[in-house]
Amino acid sequence: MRNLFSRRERKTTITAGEQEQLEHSVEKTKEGVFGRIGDLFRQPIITDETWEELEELLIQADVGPVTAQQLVDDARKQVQREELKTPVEAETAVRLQMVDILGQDDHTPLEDMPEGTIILMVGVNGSGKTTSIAKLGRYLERRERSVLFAAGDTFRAAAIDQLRVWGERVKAPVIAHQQDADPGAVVYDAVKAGQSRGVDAILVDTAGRLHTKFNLMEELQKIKRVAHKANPEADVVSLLVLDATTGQNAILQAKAFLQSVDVEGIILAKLDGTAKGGVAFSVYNELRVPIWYVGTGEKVDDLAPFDHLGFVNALFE
Ligand SMILES: Nc1nc2c(ncn2[C@@H]2O[C@H](COP(=O)(O)OP(=O)(O)O)[C@@H](O)[C@H]2O)c(=O)[nH]1
Ligand SMILES: [Mg+2]
Repeated sequence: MRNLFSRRERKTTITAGEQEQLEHSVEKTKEGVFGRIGDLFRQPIITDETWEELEELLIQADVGPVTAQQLVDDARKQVQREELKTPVEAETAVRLQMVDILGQDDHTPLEDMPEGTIILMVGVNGSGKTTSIAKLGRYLERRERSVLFAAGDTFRAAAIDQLRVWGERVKAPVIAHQQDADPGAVVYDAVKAGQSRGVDAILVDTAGRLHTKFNLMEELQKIKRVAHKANPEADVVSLLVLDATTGQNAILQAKAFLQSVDVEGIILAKLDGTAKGGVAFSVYNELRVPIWYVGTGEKVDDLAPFDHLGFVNALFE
């Protein structure tokens, strides 16, 4: 059987603590439905029914019908092709297909990006953008990178205050204007401030109002243009934050966003708070954007790089 490690090497290092957080964050998903998937393969033989039940369980775990069917078909084909006989071998085939469907795991880690990299956090209200900025700030600082926050969500005063509080907590400078200020101007100032201070990463908060969707998308495009203009040399990376607790709805929301904004990676927030963690398997398969990080709790240290193999194994153990 194909080697689990034959894929291109991942570049992001995951600490033992982060790996543990990742494992802990899938507990609800495992307890919910996923645990029963492992049970299927502890039967003496694999039958047509096993595969049907597998597909049903995957759908219940919020994998999404299209992706669930694809996973089962691919695993089944592998079992036939390689003439695998035992349930243990079949389970390994399923795990391999799950790792595959998460896409490549070889993006440049944020800690290895050049000085002055601008990271835009986008997503709907409440998905976890501001919290994820704080967490990424902490994550980068732990890896000896300096960060600066930009309060680009100027729609609510509370949003600016929230970022300031996080900034104090993780000791990151925060560039903010008044409520209702032009987010582009905030980003411009932040990029310039970051440049003059030699900061490694500028993390930009944005608004996520969906009721004025068209304007929001325009605003995000404008923020991106301004960021490029403020520092044409800098890489601009957009990360879409999705709320795992909304399951398949997160995929629909993401599709709406991706029509107007290009996104390099996804942060799947609140994985700890849901039994719908199976949604992770639809993300790359349906959006063609890989998950880079997952939110594993409400605290500032609760962020883990998304290790595909570690995630799949955690769901089965
Ligand atoms: N359990 C859990 N809660 C989270 C996580 N990320 C964010 N939250 C919570 O989700 C809520 C909304 O987060 P916030 O960052 O304000 O969302 P924003 O509107 O997109 O900026 C807050 O109550 C956060 O504490 C996570 O990974 N796990
Ligand atoms: Mg916010």
